[in-house]
Amino acid sequence: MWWMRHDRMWTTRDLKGQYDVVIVGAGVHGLATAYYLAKHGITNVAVLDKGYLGGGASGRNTAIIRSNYRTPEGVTFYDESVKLYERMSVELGYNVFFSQQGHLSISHTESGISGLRVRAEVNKLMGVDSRVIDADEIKALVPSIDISKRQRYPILAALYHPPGGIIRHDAVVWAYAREADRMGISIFPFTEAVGIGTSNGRVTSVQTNRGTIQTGTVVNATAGWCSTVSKLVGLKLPVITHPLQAFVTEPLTPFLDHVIVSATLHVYVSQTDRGELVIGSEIDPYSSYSTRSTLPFLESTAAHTLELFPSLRHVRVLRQWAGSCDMTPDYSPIMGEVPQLKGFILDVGWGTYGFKAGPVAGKRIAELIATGKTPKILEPFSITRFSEDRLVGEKAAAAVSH
Ligand code: PYC
Repeated sequence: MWWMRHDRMWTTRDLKGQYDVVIVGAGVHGLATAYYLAKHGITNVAVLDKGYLGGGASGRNTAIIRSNYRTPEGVTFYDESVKLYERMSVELGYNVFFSQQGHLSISHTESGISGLRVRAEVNKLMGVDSRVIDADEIKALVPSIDISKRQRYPILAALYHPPGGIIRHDAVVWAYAREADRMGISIFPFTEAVGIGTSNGRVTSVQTNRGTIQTGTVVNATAGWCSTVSKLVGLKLPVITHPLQAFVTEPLTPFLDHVIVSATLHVYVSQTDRGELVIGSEIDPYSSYSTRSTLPFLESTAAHTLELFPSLRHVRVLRQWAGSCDMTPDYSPIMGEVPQLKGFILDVGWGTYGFKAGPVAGKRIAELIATGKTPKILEPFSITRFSEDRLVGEKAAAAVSH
């Protein structure tokens, strides 16, 4: 009977001395890349992670999926990811619990509404469903929210993005790992890349804590450690790493079936199918690799949540955690081959928005490796944009201000 089977989700294989591609980072990006490489027929691939699968940013985000960005490049890119997420449970044969319950970016100021209007127009032009709604419409969608004028920052409007929602992030990682493994990809948890060999402007090998691997292609698909992995080839990235914290409450009877974001209050709130509220905030205002939780974060984020939902004042907090976010100057990722080093491919700089992009990043990075050509959708995000003065400014569409 299927429910009594104890098949392992992925295989433990021996680490070989040569792979065609080595992917550093076994989170959603690395595993999605591996899965799509296998679809191209490239299976002599090793996915390495210094910890357990999905134990970095993939397991620490608040699992919000959306494509309501501000730039045409960003909207097109994230929209492809939403569409891949829509098909994922069927394609990978594993329920990833994608709940497209709708996403509301709330504004409490007139200038904030102007920003939402720009996003709504760009979204519509790119075929993405987003529109600005007023406080009464917000209340109709979310009866528990306080739209009264007695709040410090009364709610005025929101960008309503019906396709947005939440997903079970662990399930996404496991689904990609299982399918990639079945297709012949080798996955190595607790295998750290400690050095990368190069010769004549090309990648030649990866040194790990378990031995050296010869390879001509290395993908840096790490989040939180993208600068340290890039440093292994002497590449300095325009990235600063900050902690990002979140917490969950005890389970409550379902009452919230939309994702609520307020940049003014620095808070986002959703309710999982288990009833817990998942609540997060802006990045911590200092650069650090620490993943310790702090009381000031919990106090201020809980207080701001109560400004939106005063009825939650007696709800208890279950647990709190932190992840590491690699912030770029324009709040867009860096993807593609590094021009000075053949075979070194970046899928980094994912700030606070990496999980939602896993499928499209994986699909398109795999296409780049398989065809040798940079897919059009990735071109705006190349590392050369910083020297060519063509940033892709998405700060206004980050979930919260930073
Ligand atoms: O970009 O949707 C987002 C997000 C939510 C939490 C952190 N970033």
